[in-house]
Amino acid sequence: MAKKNQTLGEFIIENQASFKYTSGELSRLINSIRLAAKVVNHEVNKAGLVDIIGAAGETNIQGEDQQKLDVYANDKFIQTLTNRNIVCGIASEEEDDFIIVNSQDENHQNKYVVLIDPLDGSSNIDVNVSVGTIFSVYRRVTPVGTPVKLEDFLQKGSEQVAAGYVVYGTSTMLVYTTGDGVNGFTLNPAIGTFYLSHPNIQFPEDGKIYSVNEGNYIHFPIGVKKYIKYCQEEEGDRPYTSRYIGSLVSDFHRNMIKGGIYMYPKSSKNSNGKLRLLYECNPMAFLAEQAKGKASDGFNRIMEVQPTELHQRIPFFCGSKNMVEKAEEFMREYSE
Ligand code: P6P
Repeated sequence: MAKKNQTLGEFIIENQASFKYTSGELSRLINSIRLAAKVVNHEVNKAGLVDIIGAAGETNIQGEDQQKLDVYANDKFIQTLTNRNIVCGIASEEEDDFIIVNSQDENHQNKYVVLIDPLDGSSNIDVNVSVGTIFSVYRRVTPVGTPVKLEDFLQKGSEQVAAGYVVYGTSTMLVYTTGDGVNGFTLNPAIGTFYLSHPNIQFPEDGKIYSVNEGNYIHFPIGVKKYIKYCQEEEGDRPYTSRYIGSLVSDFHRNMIKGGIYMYPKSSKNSNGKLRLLYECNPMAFLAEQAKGKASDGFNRIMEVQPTELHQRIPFFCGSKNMVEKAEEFMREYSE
């Protein structure tokens, strides 16, 4: 049972036995995420002071300007996971293709693959708005002893063994699940230790916050437009409050604590929405369901979608169960 103020290290050791694949490898994996999070946090927190913000002059496969911190965070997480010889493969939102880890794991004996969005919301960096890291862990499906293949990464979200995020906000938190609930750890920067601050976080079944970029309103499907108007009507506990930070991790985190729904629907501009299934939607969906919330593409459970490519996008509705179900009702009623 999680005890407040337990350190992340103590929590991992105490709960390792309850993890069905008790091999210690996953514990070491979470520990390496912890280390990389502290290193990245240090840089994010001083972004305004050193010449590390501003575009790195390159663009990633998504065609987005890579901020220097994007590149830095990507390198740090890949380096930490590789050097500690914990995983057999890594896929990053910032990398065109997946990485076969054979520098240390030359016999490909490791069992886990990690998919990561190293710095989500990075367009917020140079305006001092919180950003986050999102990670997702699977057991490989191809034979141990051989190099990982694309199919090791194209697994349904329901196959995840762990998922989580780091939110670099007013405080830095690591929030993750291994399938037995969601726990949040807050970093004490003075001593570099994460402490259990939010044990067993759960989405309130209902909420009064909706998060969507209403600048895209005219491009949304009718069902989304109808749901947004529903949120704005004077009726019962409505109108709801509109809160949109433009950083998925921050909007998700606030909604999980207070109750709310986050939506990134498809639009006439983005036929599959903007968010990536593997690096953003599946890990956040795993967390949402473990926190008694819900995550769908507006019609179907996100974690049942069979991925077909590394960087595929998908419409995303995630948050308090009753709010997501209400939005799905409108999507069905007005499906085009
Ligand atoms: P828009 C950040 O780029 C991100 O992937 C999410 O973190 C965020 O919620 C969304 O995109 C913001 O996108 O189009 O509203 O600026």
